[in-house]
Amino acid sequence: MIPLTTYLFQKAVENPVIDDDLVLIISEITSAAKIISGKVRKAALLDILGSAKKTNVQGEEVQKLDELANEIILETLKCTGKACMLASEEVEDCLVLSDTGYSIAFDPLDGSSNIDVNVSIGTIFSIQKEDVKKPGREQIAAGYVIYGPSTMLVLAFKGSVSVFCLDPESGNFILVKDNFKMPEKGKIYSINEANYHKWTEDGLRKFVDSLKEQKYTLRYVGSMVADVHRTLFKGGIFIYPADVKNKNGKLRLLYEANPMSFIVENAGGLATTGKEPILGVVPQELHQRVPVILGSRWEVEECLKYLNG
Ligand code: AFP
Repeated sequence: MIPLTTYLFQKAVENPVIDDDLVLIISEITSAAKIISGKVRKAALLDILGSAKKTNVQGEEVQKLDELANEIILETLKCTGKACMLASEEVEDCLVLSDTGYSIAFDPLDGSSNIDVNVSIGTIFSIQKEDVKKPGREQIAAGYVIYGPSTMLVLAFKGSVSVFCLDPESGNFILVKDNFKMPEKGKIYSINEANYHKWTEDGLRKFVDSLKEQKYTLRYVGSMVADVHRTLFKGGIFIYPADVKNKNGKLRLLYEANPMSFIVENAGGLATTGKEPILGVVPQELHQRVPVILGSRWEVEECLKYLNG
C-alpha cells in the first residue's frame, strides 16, 4: 500500500524533475480533488446540482459544482506559495502570482453536463515551469482525477504513468498501477457520432466506417475524462474532431488536450490534431481549442492514414 506522497518522494530519487515544490503542488491538487470528490458524492444532498445560471468565457453554461470546484482548486494552489501562474477553464484571464515557479492549467470539473445525471466527471491538470502557454511536450507533469464509482488519479511524468485509487477510509490516494502502459490496439471507438455529417474531414467518416466494418463497438460518455480513462485501460480511439460549427474542435488545448495527450503518449499511445502531434502545438491563446485524436497507437496511425490520403 503506497500512498501518493510516499510514491512521489520515491519517484523523486530517480527523477530529478520532481523537486519538493512539485511534490507540494501535486499533493495539494489531489487534496483539492478529495474535497471535490466529497462534494460530488453529496451534491444532491448539499443542493449544489444544477446550473449557476451564468455562462463562462467559452459561452458554456456554468454549473454550481463547476464554480465550487474552481474556487477549491484556486484557493488551494494559491496557498502553496509555489504556483506562479494559474489558468482555469472557468476564468477568462491567467492569474499571475509571481515570476518564477510552477504554472498550472486546469479544468476544475470536466464533463459538467453530466453532473446532474450522476455520470463520471473529473478534474484535469497540466503543470509547466513558469508560463502556462507552452507546447504540451514541455509539461513537467499532467494528470486527472476521475469521480466515478471510485475516485482515481492518473498521473504522468515524462516516461511514466501511474494510477492511484482514493481509499475513502484512510483518505489517501493509494498506488494501484506503476509504469502503466495502454493496449497497442483495442476494439472501441469513442466519438460524438451524431455530428457525422458535420465533420469537416471526409477521411474521418471513411475511418469510422472502416472501424464498423472491423466490428469495433462505440462507447461515448460525453465526459472527456471518462472517455479517455476507458480508452487508456481498454485501448481504442477517442476523437473530438473539427466540425462545421467548431472549426477547431471543441476541446481546449491547455487544460484538456495537452494533459490528456501527455498521459496517453507516456502510456505508449499517440495523440494528434490530425495534422500535427498535439504536444507540438504552440499555444496562441489561453482558451484555444484543437481537434483531438488520441488513443492506442494502431488506431491513431490508421486514422492518420485516412485523414492524409
Ligand atoms: P463540459 O466540461 O462543459 O461539460 O464539456 C465537456 C466536454 O468538453 C468534454 O468533456 C467532452 O468530451 C465533450 O465536451 C463532449 O462534447 P459533445 O457533447 O459535443 O459531444
